[in-house]
Amino acid sequence: MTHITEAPIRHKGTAVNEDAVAGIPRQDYRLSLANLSIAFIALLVGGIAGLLQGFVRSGFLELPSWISYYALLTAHGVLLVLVLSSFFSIGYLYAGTSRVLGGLASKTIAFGWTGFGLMTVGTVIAAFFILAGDANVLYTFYTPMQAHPWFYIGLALIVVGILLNCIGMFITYQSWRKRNPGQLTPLFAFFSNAVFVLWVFASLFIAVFVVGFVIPWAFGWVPTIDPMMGRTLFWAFGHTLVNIWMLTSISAWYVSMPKIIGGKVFSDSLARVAVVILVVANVPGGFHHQILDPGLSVELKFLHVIQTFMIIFPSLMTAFAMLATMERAGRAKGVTSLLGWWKVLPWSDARFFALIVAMFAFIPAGLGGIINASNQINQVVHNSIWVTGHLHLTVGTTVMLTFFGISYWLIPYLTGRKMTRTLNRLGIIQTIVWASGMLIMSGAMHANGLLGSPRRTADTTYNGHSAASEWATYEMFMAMGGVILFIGIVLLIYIWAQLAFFAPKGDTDFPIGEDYRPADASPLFMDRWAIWVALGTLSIAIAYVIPLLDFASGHTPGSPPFLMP
Ligand code: HEM
Ligand SMILES: [Cu+2]
Repeated sequence: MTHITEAPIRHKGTAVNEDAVAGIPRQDYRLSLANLSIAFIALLVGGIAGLLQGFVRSGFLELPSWISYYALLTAHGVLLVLVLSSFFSIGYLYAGTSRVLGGLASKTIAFGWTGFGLMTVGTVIAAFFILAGDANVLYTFYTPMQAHPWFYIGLALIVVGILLNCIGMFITYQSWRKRNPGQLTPLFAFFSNAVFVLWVFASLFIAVFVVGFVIPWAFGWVPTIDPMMGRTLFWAFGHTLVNIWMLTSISAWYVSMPKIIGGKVFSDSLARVAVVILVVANVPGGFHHQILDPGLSVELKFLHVIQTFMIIFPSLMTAFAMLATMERAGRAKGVTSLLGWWKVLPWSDARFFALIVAMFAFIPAGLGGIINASNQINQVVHNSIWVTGHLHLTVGTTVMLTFFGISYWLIPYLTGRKMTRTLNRLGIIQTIVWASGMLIMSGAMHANGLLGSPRRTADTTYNGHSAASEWATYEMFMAMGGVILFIGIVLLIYIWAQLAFFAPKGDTDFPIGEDYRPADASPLFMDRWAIWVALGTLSIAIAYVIPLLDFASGHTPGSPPFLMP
């Protein structure tokens, strides 16, 4: 209780969940901290793999024979994009929801711990088989490349664990609604619920793929597998995962950033509409990863490109809302000049600084996304290291820097400590280091990709072929950026350890912004998730029914397994 300096404010969200022991109990904190700690370990190990990859590609390092480049790259992808992001989102969203709803239901805690246990065991199993060299299939595990069956069982356990966390979140959300009839749920809880709804959509696709197709095939119970079915199910999951990170990140932009800069939430209804569009329109975006796949007709691809571009609207709405929030906060401080509000933003607050740099990174990241998803230009960049440059800007910079910024209040909030001035300064330096490292590495990846350098290759010299000669400089810059990034990881782990164990005791609140005008609040039907889930299912059906029935009709030849060295 001592960490709560004020009662939750928004929408009279003060009602305490009666299922919770008293206010916001310690057990909520412990669950969140457990999730965050796995995320931190994943960042460290995944980061080491990334550093080595840069060295290998640029020719600075030759790996010992007991570990393959693809084992490293699989560890990098799985640990960073599956493990780190999932554990972090759960730790953060559970903590914030507990904060605004006055505690988590005790059943939620039970589901949360069971989910955490399964996810952790799954991660350990998957990591073991990756490092043993029995799962060189990369984080996309495209079939017919085949890994050890237990690698897939590890992944399946992670997915089941996530689903249990979803149930946990829905229990708290619904129990709050039942206790507060006629009231809108607080905006943070709305975001949180949306993320877990997306998790359900994503998990169902990947569960069908892993449990229904891959595991029986990996054990040899069925001889062949249809690669197109696999790619389609995987990307319905993989792309949704991307929006799970984005939605998690923008929850901090919409809800916490206003409070940090001394302003208010620009518009509750704008925020909720953006959330709902992401939930409803997101899943079919998976097809933009398959623009060059055979087996999908041009007409279908045209439909999918349109569905992908739906995601641009909430992105632009978010850009507008963020700038409007900042301008209003400045005007409230008495700034009258056209752009003077920009100067009075709290640039020296690491929580804000990390978030705003993340937002800036989203501008080139989003533009790159539009390029990738465009049918014609995709042909130029497809499977080149440009794509890797893009994902280091999106998840590697926008999402990661937001997560880092969040952790500057989340960890001390959970551990009952305070961010000191020194740690705050280190946080600013960390942000600059991370952004510069990514700028160099991702910039070089983009340029190199345009020159044709492929992604997912250890050897970038192509046996001395002249076409490859232009790539070397960029590969070197990539490795340099990687070193800077690794320094960023070390700095971050230091700050996290300080905030968790050594910073002075004190009150840190979870920043939750208030509405400008309560009249801006959304109508109550926004909380009726049945509507949004139904619309989401409809948009999924429009995109997926035809191709999946087509693949299931059995006219595509199956493939026997390929074991990857
Ligand atoms: C020390 C920091 C990092 C370094 C040095 C690094 C380096 C690299 C390199 C060199 C590759 C390309 C390998 C290839 O295609 O041959 C790569 C791929 C990738 N990185 Fe990173 N990275 C770092 C951090 C991150 C972070 C924080 C994330 C996301 C949270 C991330 C996500 C990915 C993903 C998803 C891939 C694609 C994997 C694949 O193609 O299977 N990386 N990274
Ligand atoms: Cu995507």
